[in-house]
Parts: sequence; structure tokens; C-alpha cells
Amino acid sequence: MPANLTPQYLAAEEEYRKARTIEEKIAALKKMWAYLPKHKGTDKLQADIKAKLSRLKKELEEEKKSGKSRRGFYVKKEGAGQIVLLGPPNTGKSSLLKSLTGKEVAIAEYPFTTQVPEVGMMPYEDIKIQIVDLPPITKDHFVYWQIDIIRGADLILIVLALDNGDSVFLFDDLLELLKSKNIILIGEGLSGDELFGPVKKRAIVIATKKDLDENGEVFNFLKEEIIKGRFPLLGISIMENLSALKKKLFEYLGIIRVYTKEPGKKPSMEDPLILKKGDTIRDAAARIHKDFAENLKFARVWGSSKFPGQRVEINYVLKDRDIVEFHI
Ligand SMILES: Nc1nc2c(ncn2[C@@H]2O[C@H](COP(=O)(O)OP(=O)(O)OP(=O)(O)O)[C@@H](O)[C@H]2O)c(=O)[nH]1
Ligand SMILES: [Mg+2]
Repeated sequence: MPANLTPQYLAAEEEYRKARTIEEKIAALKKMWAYLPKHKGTDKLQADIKAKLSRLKKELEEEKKSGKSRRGFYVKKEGAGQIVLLGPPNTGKSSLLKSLTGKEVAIAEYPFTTQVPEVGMMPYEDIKIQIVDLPPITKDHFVYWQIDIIRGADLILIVLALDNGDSVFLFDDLLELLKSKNIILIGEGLSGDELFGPVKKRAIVIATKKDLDENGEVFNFLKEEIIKGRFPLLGISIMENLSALKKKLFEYLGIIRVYTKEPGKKPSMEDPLILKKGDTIRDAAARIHKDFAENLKFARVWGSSKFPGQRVEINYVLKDRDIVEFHI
């Protein structure tokens, strides 16, 4: 990256990374273009921005032409992470939302029951995780705001059913559809967005209605012939206790909880900082305040450290449930 990018440009770039809709992306790219110093060193970046802008403008025009409504839904993130449920009709997405969060939603034997996003909060130990249930998606049946919501998710659950329906056969179509929208689902690693490349989204496959799959035949078919190790796969039934699934969801979200304490005081065990796996003392401090991270000298850690209250450097990698005492 060219070294002389201005703070204004970098702020615009941050805006672009966070943009969810095509309109937001276009607005941010225009700002990036305006603030980008134009010289030899930024040739490649200039070309990339121009190419991306023209691609997005075309995409927007096509959507308008096709008459698909741009009016839609947006789900504000709340809690420690946002998990989005998606899949073909009637696979048990809404049942899963209800069971994980207690949210009362329409559930029915017939397909296309859910029409708008439904949101619930799943309690997990001392935090809450947001679960978003979407209307069913297939290759030929989706709306743009669904894609925008998927693009913003922290973790995707693809929900298929182990009954005698055809949902398991629609899995690869779903991947293709998302790929055509520049969203690539990945089974491992963390979600991320290369500046001009596709969005990479961490996803797992949930196979519901296990109780209807005698001898596990459909599950084995799904595992061996369709998923083939590309994604983590979990079989569940709505009649079961789902606490193991909740734990898995927390793990796959890739987050850790960090509690803070002041010297000589007890730690505050409510409202932990939510960080990503691999984050350091510096990241934790930056979450509290930018200047705070810059002035930090060292910290003491209880939990993952060799002994309680061990003094550590600011690049020390934190673990879930660590307690940190910052020293400036
Ligand atoms: N036997 C069994 N039935 C289930 C299970 N989970 C859901 N169902 C049933 O499957 C049907 C569809 O459930 P929904 O939760 O409405 O499915 P959905 O995926 O939200 O459906 P759409 O909103 O239409 O896409 C309902 O009759 C549920 O009672 C399960 O684990 N086992
Ligand atoms: Mg539903």
C-alpha cells in the first residue's frame, strides 16, 4: 500500500469496508477517489477504484431495470455477534430461531412461511448472540436485501433438512448464487473482506429434522456426497436440547470475552469486551479508547497467563475469559 495515504482517504476506505448496500459502497468509493493522492505510486489503486465504481454502478442499474425493489430490511447488529440463518424453504430455520432464542415466530408445514427477517437474541453464558432468520432462499428466489444482510453477518448457518425433501440437493446452488453476488462461503478461518475482492464469510451447515432420518441415511449422503468436508456439518432435531449447538455457534463465531479491572480493584465481570480470536492487549485497549491503546505500557493478565496477574507485553494474545489490568 502506498505510504502517503491521508487519514481522510483511510477513513473513506473504512467506510467502504463497512458498507453493506451497493449505494453505500458507491458513496464510499467516490470519497476514496476524491481523497486519493493522484500520482504514480497510486496508479494501481486509482485503476481499482475506477473499475469497482463502474462495476457497482452497472450492478445498480441492472437491479433498477429488472424492477426488483431496492426497498428492504436492514438488521442492526446487537450483542456479541450476528448469526444469519439461510436455506431453502421449509427446512426448519424459524423453528431453530425459536428454539435458540425463544422468539415467537410463524412456523408452518408449508414453504415460504417467513416473509421478513426475524431477529432473536440467544443467551450464551454471560453474553447474548443475535440470530437472524431470513425468508427462504433458492437460486431463483431471493431478494436483494437478503444478500445485503448475508454480506453483513459474522457467521452464516446454512440450514438444510434431513426429511425426504430436496433441500440437500440445493446446497451447491446456494453457494453459486452467493458467489455470483461476490460472497464466498468458507468452512474455516475468519470472515473478511479484501478491499476489492469478494467478501469471505464463515459458514457452517446445520442439518435439521434428524428425527425423520432413520438410520442416518440422508445425513451420510449429505456428508459424503454433498458437503465433502468443505464445511463443518451438524445434525440436529428441534426436539433435542440444543446446548451443544449453542456452544459450537459461540466457537465458530471466533470471538473471545475479555474482562477488565483497575489496579487494586475487583474485575468487572459484567459486559465483557468482545474481541476476535487472536486479538492482543493492544486491540482490547483500542476497543476502550484509541488514545488509550497508544499510551499503553504493559498489562497484567489473569487467566491464560502462566501465573495470575502476570505482567505481559501489549502484543500478548488474549484468550477467552481473560481478565486484563491495563497500565499506562
Ligand atoms: N420432525 C421435525 N420437524 C421439524 C423440525 N424442525 C422443524 N420442523 C417442522 O418443519 C416445518 C417447517 O418449519 P419452519 O421452521 O417453518 O421452516 P422454515 O425453514 O422457517 O420455513 P420457511 O420460512 O418457509 O422457509 C414445520 O412444520 C416444523 O414444525 C425437526 O427438527 N424435526
Ligand atoms: Mg421460516
